[in-house]
Amino acid sequence: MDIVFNNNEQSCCNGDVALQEDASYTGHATNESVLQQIGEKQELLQTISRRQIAFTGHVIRKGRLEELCLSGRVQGKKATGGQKLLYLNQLKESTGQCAIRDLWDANLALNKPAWMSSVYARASVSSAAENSVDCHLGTNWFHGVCSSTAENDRSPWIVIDLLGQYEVHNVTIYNREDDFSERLHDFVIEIYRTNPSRCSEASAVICKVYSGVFGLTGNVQCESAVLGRFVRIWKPTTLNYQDVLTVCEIEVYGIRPDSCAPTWHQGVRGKYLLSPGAATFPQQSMVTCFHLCVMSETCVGANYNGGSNECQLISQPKPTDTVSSNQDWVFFGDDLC
Ligand SMILES: [Ca+2]
Repeated sequence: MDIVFNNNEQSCCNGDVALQEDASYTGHATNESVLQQIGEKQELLQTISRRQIAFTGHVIRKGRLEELCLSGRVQGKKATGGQKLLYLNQLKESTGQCAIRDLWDANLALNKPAWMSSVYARASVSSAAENSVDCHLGTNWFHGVCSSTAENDRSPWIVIDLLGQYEVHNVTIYNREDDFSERLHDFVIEIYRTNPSRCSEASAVICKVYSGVFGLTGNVQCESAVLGRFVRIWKPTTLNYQDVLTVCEIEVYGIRPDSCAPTWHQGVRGKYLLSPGAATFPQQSMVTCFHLCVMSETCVGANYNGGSNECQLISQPKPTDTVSSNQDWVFFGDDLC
């Protein structure tokens, strides 16, 4: 639809817009060009989008309802009609959100550090662990948007560091859909409070033991809410050497518990985490260093040197960070034990 604007009545645009001088009294302009001139976005489309999001939000708050109501998938029955999940995908694209649920509950896994027991080696296609938290919801492994462990890894797993202690409620997994989707089977979702890759004493609490073939994309509800920082998906049984663990995206949902007091008051003596992104604060007492980390929104660990009184706050630990031993240092955090 075209609209007609009056060049002599700029007040209708609050006087903010200098219309083109060669425009005639009843010149025609498209909606888009006028809206662009006055700096307005398309309100109608925005309103529709807002209402779609609000509707979807009501539907998906309970997790499984997303699948049942929007995709029409009922166990044992074939879905009728078109692929209704496309509706969700369109919403995700129009809102720029990785997952629609992000509008209400943040996906705690998004762009967080991730690593695996091994990485499938094929130079032309990335199978890196980061692909599972990259917000790319494609499910074709050949597009390099999925993670996959290596062949002959008979106990494959992937870990995501949520960079904070959360009460985890459910996990949405996007399986590979182009081929070999049956390889995602019989896995365990474990939650750890301390880093299972750096702390041999780390113990898991089970979110869910999933039996059988997972199928395509789906949401897994924890048996009960589990508190922890590290989410591990582990496939303890492999059927053959090619039975790799492949996932294309993992979304983790949960809440900050009311009490976020750290569990690491005592510290680990004689060790420190070499994290290149750490912020350094010279001449601090150990107590102050500890409290600086506790009071920070992003700090998940601290190194303290009792000799030099140097305090290092760690906010972005990476799987590639290394651990060093030195009696001058004390580490506070969930990465070491
Ligand atoms: Ca992905």
